[in-house]
Amino acid sequence: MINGQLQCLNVKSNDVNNCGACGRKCPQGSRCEGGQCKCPAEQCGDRCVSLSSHPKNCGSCGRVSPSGYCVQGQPYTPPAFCSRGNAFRNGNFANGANDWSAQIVSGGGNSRFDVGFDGGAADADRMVGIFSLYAPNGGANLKTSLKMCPKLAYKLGFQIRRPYGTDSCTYYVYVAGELKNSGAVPQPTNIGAGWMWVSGLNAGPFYGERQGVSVAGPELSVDFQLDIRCSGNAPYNFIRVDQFSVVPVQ
Ligand SMILES: [Ca+2]
Repeated sequence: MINGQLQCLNVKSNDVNNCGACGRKCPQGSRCEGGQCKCPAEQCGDRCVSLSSHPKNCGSCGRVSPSGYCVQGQPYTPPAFCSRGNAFRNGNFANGANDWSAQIVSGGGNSRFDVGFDGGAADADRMVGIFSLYAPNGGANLKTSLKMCPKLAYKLGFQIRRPYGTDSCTYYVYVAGELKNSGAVPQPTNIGAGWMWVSGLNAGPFYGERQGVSVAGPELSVDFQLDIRCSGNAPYNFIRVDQFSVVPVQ
């Protein structure tokens, strides 16, 4: 330690910030071994890649998948119907509650899921999913099925906001019965009238029949569920959701 700075003493160690020389940093995703930067798995040229999924190094370095999709080291061309687009069939509630179902799991007898227009200034004229959760401990879920393409990985996102209610509420996102994400429903006082985005969640790939996944012709039907549970005794919590999307990633 000199002048408050830690000194670089052993460049032969496995320090990714001083690998082989003081201050020589290994690229992101790599590791340092005996003073040399090394990829955690495969390497093509000077790049760390995953040969099982890299579209330009699919199965071997330089092997390009024309479709842009590489699955388990093999080029994969998804059926045209599912190569792009949203696997939710009414993810923005433009068709009301079509394709969605709802269930009250706890709380007062007036708890419900509904679809309607949000009168708030931030989302006037928008059709949204609405949770009305009454004390004590209101809880409900929304369910739909996703039309997903076999073998593709997807990213999932949606919007949520709470115009009213100050109970402690948590959302839970399930795909094919597996919990993908959970978090606090924003408090109205924290974010004003704004929507909070939840995005970047991983969904899939699915390969065929399993719990929460059924085969429907060339595509898969995958269970989706959003739970909201509140704890507390606020008279009611009014929570709105919209813009559900799950799209394939390359
Ligand atoms: Ca909408």
